[in-house]
Amino acid sequence: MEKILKELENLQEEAKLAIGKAKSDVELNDVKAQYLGKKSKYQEVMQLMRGLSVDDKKKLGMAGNDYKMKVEAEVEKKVLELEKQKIKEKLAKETIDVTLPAPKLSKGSIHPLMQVKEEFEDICIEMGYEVEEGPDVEWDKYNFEMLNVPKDHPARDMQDTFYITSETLLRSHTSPVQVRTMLKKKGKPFKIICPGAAYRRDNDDATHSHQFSQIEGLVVGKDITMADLKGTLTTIFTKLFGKEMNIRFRPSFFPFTEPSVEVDVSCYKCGGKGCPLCKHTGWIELLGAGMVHPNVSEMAGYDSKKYTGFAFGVGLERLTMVKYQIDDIREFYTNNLKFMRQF
Ligand code: FA5
Repeated sequence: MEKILKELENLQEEAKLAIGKAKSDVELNDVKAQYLGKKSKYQEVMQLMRGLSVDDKKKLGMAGNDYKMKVEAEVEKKVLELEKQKIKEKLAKETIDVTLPAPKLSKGSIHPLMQVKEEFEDICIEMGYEVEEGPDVEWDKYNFEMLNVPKDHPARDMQDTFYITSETLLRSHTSPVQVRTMLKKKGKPFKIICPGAAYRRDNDDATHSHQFSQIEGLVVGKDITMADLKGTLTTIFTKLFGKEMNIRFRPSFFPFTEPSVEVDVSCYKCGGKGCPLCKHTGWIELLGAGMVHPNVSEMAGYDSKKYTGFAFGVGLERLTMVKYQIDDIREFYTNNLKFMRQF
């Protein structure tokens, strides 16, 4: 009997050692089967029970239970230990080195057209201008008729227009906002600019697009003259290009202004000496402008004897192309990141 109990004791020692050595759940399960399973040595020893006296049976029964409890407790302990070990390894693997440099996030930027539009707006707001808006889908009446361009007037050919119905169209310029603002201001003086989209049935090329942007300007008040127009544009462009700019007026024609002019600015690159940017003329053409035609102000409810005004309409793409020396208008619309990242 003593021998049997001793064997069980040795087996328990052996099991404890083997459990301690297990390095994974799989290994631990094997060890568990080896020392507690149906085909284990433990079961072999317990089989000896049959040939024993009642007393010895009791002794072996107690010793067997004790063995089972202790070995199971060792296994339990090991399970927790392996669990802890696993968590430790996982944490070690996931450690973040906060001293490492972070990957660079690519930042978005404001589209160059929007940048120049906002600069233009800021300059004008500083000079006391309000910023107005008008709809892209416009009445023929505001886009043409009330700008002194009646139906069938040859001047309509100057802008090839997208008509929606006979009375509505996609505005071909921002000038209808002149009419809308004058109607709103009801005979009172004001200064406004209006940036926005314009649409024409032009063929797309390096300098033309079927949809583009303009900034309209309109000042109505007492004794407004061409000198005010010239002074205002000189100030705006000097600020916008960050250099002293000269302005040149060339006679032109628009039905809604009289006199009408096309406006050139001195080439900001060569200062007027002549260079490839200005095609060696020293000047760059930027916009159309003029004094508000009395027919236009009278139609919109203004007394043209009391108030005069000047108006201008500048192409925003043209302005931006000149400012940043961009040679193809399509760059603005094709979402080419290489191009966009320069701004
Ligand atoms: C006009 O649209 C007049 N409404 C401007 C005006 C306003 C004159 C107030 C007098 C008083 P014009 O058609 O020239 O004028 O166009 C003005 C500017 O818009 C041009 O100088 C050009 O920069 C731009 N523009 C015209 N058509 C296109 C186009 N298809 N693509 C890109 N820009 C264009």
